[in-house]
Amino acid sequence: MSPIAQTITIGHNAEIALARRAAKQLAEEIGINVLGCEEIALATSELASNLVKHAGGGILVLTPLSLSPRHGLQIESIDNGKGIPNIPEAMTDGYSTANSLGNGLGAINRLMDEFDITSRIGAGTHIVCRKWVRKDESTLNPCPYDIGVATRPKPGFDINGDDFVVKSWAGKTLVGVIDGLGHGELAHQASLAARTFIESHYDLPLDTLFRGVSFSCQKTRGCVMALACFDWERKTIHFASVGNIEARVIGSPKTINFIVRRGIVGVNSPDPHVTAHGWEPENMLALYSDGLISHWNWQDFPQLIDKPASQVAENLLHSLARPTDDATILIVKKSSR
Ligand SMILES: [Mn+2]
Repeated sequence: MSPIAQTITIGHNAEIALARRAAKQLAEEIGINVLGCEEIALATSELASNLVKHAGGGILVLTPLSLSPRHGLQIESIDNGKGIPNIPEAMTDGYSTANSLGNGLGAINRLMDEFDITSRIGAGTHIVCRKWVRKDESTLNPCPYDIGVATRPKPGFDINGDDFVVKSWAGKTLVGVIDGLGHGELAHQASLAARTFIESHYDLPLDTLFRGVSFSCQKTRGCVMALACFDWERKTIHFASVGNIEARVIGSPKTINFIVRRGIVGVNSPDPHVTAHGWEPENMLALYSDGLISHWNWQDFPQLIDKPASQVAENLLHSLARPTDDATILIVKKSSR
């Protein structure tokens, strides 16, 4: 029997445990892995207890999703309560008042793959979140490329406001460079919030990742970010960027132009333009923060052509970093061995 949708009325504490069990069982039937089922159980508890405590009750709608080729579970929380006056505030961990439905929303965003919320004062709140079945990671193909990163904080600072992501799974690799606005501790908090979200959701489409990071970075200064996802079998790269992370493809027979949206993730959070491009084995990708000068020529570094990516990144950082900012460069190139 295929899993079926359920609507659960939540009015009392006793119904929280009921909802939690129902969501977890449905997640298991859909084929979500053990960790994912636990995360769904936690998120459902948060949603249900918010309804009891802050909204005077409501309903949870659990819907199995089958949007080929993906399967997943959608959880909606619907109430006619007071609404949430300040959603960014509510997304912040530790935020909680007796009058707020917002408690735990930041956690729900992290536990689930997709999260959306609309709320009107006096008219209630509608939350939609989804979690997808993950592909079995035991079928890992090793990444056929060499990836290297070099990063350092602004000289004189211990804390780095730049960060990066490298994740490989099942024939794909996601790389990204993140620059928390400014430098120091507050910049670090922003880029850390972004990286933490991406590392637990790396296999989602790039626009979905940007949305999740936007929620995670509300109440931080925000960050700029560029993400590139390689599919090694199809020989493609998907790219998305908001703000001034430079992305350059070197050695491509055909010029590859990426589309960059202006803006700040977590502050004005524009949706990125995700573009897809062919990827040739000889190409090299350089992603770097504005802590490096933006205009330079690869031809000026002939000694690096056959060097491993980590050495290329370190040398370029050394030559190009400005003393006024955190600096990060990530290189993806053909394996030199
Ligand atoms: Mn910067």
